[in-house]
Amino acid sequence: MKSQKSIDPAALELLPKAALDGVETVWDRYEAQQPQCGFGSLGVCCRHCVQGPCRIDPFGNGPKAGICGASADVIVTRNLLRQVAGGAAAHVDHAYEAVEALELAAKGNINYSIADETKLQQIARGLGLEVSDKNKADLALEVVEAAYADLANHGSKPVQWLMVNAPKERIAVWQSLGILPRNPDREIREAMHQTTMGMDADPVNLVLSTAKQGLVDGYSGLKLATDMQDILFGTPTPVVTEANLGVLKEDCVNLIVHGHVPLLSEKIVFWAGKLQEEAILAGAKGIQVSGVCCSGNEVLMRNRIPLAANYLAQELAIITGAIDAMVVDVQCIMPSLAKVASCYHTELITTMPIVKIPGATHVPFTLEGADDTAQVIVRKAITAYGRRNSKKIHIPNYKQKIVAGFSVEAIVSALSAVNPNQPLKPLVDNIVNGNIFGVVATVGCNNVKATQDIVHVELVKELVRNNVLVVATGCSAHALAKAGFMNSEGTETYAGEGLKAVLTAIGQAAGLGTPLPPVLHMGSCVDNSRIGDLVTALAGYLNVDSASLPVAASAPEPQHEKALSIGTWAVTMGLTTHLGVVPPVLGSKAVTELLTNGLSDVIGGKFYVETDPLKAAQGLLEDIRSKRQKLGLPC
Ligand code: XCC
Ligand code: SF4
Repeated sequence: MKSQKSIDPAALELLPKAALDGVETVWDRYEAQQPQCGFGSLGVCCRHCVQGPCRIDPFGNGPKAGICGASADVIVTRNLLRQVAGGAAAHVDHAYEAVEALELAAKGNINYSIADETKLQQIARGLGLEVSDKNKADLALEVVEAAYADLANHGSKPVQWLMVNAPKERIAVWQSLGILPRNPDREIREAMHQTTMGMDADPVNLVLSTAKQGLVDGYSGLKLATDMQDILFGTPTPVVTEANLGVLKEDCVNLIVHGHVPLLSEKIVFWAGKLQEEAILAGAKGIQVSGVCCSGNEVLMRNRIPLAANYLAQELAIITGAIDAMVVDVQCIMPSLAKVASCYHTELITTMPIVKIPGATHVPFTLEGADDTAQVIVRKAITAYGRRNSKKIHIPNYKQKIVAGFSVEAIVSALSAVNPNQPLKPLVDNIVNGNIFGVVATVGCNNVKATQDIVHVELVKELVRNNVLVVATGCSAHALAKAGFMNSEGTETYAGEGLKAVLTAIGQAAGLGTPLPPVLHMGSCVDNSRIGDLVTALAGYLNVDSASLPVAASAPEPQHEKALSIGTWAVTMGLTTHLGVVPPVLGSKAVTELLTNGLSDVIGGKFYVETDPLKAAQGLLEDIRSKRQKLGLPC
């Protein structure tokens, strides 16, 4: 078992307090689970029918097939396909809500505006819609119609969101493999069907279906969600703020937004601003909203809201004793939060019909009643402030200044300062001449199986030292923000000479007064679509397949099914995709070999599993080097 729980100084400071307060954390429960089931860990346990559970003996002495005859290869791939479909379902559901919100906003039925008409027009043009002099509500409704058409497509047409956004070379590859997704709901349904008892027993076919779910995730989940959210709330531009639990303010009402969909958290941010006076009347200096997980990333990118904690520290945020209310929407919300909150004065508030937690207060969120709901929640936080126990409060004094908000549009605009006519040219030229050795996207979660943040931080330290530009999202971005990779001091401390020169030159040209940070925060997990857009733009500019770019991806500490879907999408894009925690597939040698090697001949990308961050950095550098070699670039 790993020796240390976290490298985050704020977490380390609070763990003894948790013990003192008698509060159990994720790390305690992880220990209580040891040893975890070997069959499950290897992926060779099947519960897909009631004759089971069945398990395969990985050492070959016991059963080699389940009761129905399913082999280890079949059980492993069926389980993987279900996990990736689970992740895709989460993202498509998220995107669907955002489409619905845009529809109601355009019809004037709800109090949300269309904040970014330029983005709306750009998306409409991409879909082949006539833009000319249409008013924005009408145009938005046409975009909504196109989105619904993807979700209601009963024919064999591939989803339009993929066809208009993915690189052409990739589309050809996916078509030849027969994995272009149709209606995303249909594909997810089919994956569930395909993996029930007595269905597909061909591991290769199951892996191809898994790849198809990656595409569902990438285009009908991530890309669709980001597009809708940018239209509704605006495309992010660079913002300066802070990260880590030190952003909490002892003399303010502390309200945390946690989850993923920004529809409610945007309203919370707005109403927290409006209701400051009420907080002051209650004896506080004001209201401090801060973020946990990806709701945090969303309001960080657009509203400069500071980040309090990533996934593994969500309980610790409450253990500070300084959180008056934590409001959650969907995904990555530990059920334990209710029990933790009950040890303090904190009000835990659930809001979604599919996320209720016994012990939490449920305040139902609807688009129609969003303003009322947000006010109710902000006022609950103000009321809870009055119940604080000052003896239980301890806010660790750790936070880092960060620059975030790097949408592709923001990156292009910074680069335009160097070359207004061909904004991608300065980036590409520096990749070609080797000042930037390559680009790595680090994404995804914390996983309690790894020391919190260590894989993110140690991997990225080594990459940027070797002149790799890193772009980050999700809890990876939080980890790197807390560790000081998202400010200009981070460039000074961590970046190799070539990278430092480029970041300094761009920072100067863009009039920032400081170098760009060595890690660009591109947003939440659905904002991995922004990374996809960047990769697509680079491939388009150079007129090469994205699979041949010196670009790789990494989920250093993945825990969620969504991280597996995002990783699968990255593989379909042709990227070598590192996982720093071993996924449950090792029970099948053939499938492991296919995922980590064979797949690259078929689809260009592959998984690369390595739990040691330094070795992983070497592996990714090697991968980038071989891609540079093939492109004839200096290595
Ligand atoms: Fe959840 Fe997005 Fe993972 Fe963090 S990174 S633990 S999914 S919050 Ni998406
Ligand atoms: Fe066992 Fe087959 Fe049923 Fe799975 S589907 S539980 S392997 S009998």
